[in-house]
Amino acid sequence: MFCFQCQEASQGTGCTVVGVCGKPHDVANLMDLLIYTLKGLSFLSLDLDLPTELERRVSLFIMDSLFATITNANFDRDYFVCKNSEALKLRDEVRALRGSLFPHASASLPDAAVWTADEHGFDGKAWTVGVLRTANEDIRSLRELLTYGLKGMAAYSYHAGQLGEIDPALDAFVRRALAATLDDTLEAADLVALNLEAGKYGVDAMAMLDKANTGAYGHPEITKVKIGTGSRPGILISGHDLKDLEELLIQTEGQGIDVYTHSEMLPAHYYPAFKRYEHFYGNYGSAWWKQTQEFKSFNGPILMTTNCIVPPKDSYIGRLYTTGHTGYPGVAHISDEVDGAPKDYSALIEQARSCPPPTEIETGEITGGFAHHTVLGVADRVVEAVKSGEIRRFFVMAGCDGRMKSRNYYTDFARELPQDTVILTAGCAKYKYNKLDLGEIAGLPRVLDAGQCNDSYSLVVIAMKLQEAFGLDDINDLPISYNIAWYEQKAVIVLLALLHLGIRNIHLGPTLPAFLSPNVAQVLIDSFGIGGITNVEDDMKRFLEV
Ligand code: FSO
Ligand code: SF4
Repeated sequence: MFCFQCQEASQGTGCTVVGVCGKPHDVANLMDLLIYTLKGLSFLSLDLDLPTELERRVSLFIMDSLFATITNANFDRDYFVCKNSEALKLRDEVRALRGSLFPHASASLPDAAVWTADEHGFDGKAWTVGVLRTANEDIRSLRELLTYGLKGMAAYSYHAGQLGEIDPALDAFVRRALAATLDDTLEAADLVALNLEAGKYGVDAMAMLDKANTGAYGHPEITKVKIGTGSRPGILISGHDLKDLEELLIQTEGQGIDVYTHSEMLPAHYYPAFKRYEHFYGNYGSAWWKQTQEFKSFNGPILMTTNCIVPPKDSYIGRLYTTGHTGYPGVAHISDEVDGAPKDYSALIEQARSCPPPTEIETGEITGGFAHHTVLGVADRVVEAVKSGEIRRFFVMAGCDGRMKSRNYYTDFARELPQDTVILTAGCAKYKYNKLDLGEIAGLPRVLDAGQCNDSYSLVVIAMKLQEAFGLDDINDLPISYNIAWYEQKAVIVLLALLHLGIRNIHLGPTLPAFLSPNVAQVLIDSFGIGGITNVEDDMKRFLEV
């Protein structure tokens, strides 16, 4: 195996024996093989007018598969063996159609479009198609940057699709981009352009998910979320999928069970549609990486709707459930809905009844719900506060949390920020400072949480609105600094989206991605002013001197 797609890549270069995340080498290889066949499938479907049903199947398959290979989503070998078989079958169906339309084109097909094996041959083939297959490190870097951006985009597109939103233009781009990673005639400049184009589609994907979520559940509102526990047994839900949450809330209503959120599901409390459920109790614990402690003391069943799963401990593995494209060997899986019927959560409900209530690990509340609709509703107040000097600068500190100790930088940074600054956040990065008492400014909390990482879209809408309000030609002239923490591939698409919008001087930490070669990193530094982080004192000075 060779994997360097996330911030925890071993030694800052790549995992080669087993993932720091716990991903076994054979699963990593099977993911590479799946991506390889997706590239072949994409190549074959380029310029083809597929029949509607096949078109939908191809789009869904590509998006679902990309999503399943995201860091910490699925560790299940059987799942990936099955996915690889399905990929070959679907690819061959498209190839047959293409062959019938262009009978003389088969001689020029790339290996990804023609290789074949039964499942016993998957592991052997997988060794030959991974990341290192691209010898030139700059081309490899740009191909992988693009692929990881597509993975993030696929995750957001999947959630939007669950709520009935699709975007054929986005699906078509994903195929064009995947096929482009097979094209040896493309040079670095072509791939840089394609990465920026991916950023444009990243904005579209986040906007589509925003539309899906707010269309189904209303606009997030300013909300205080309890972080203590009640006296009844609970079910804990983590991940990003609001449809899964909705079905769980419906099925648990009146059952004597409370539902709690963990990590990235916290922002669900901000949506008006979920407030009517009295048993939607509060949030338990913190970011994803704390789950090995927090799932133990939760005492009840836990549902993982997306990443980030940490290899489970014996103390709670029997209470853990996956659904959608998440999976872990030995963990019960809740099947997808069939023909529009809801998923069946009766196993969790049954188990919850015999579990003690969660052990309380903290008390109090956290406040959030500052997505674009809410913030634009108080835009006048915000603009006035900036003009009067009450607010000196905003700091976008969106992104991911993670287990590296060096991430305490973000807690210290938030704490040290002067009182006349405001933090705009989204994603699980917020857990590094959302329980600190940082006070208020202009009648608003100094930490404005827009929601999940995909709600970084809200931060972009807010920035564009402020640009308009101040009559600025360049979004970079706003008093906003970007100090973003990244961990996995959704953060990659958020980054590409920000670059596409022309935002400069983004600082990324705690380390720059291992998949950026020195030359590619230099391009990002020269063209976009991307930088890393150093220490709180020096960075603070640098940010505030701008
Ligand atoms: Fe966090 Fe995990 Fe939302 Fe990521 S829970 S790290 S960027 O999956 O998706 O922010
Ligand atoms: Fe390593 Fe991250 Fe890849 Fe896991 S996802 S194998 S930690 S680089």
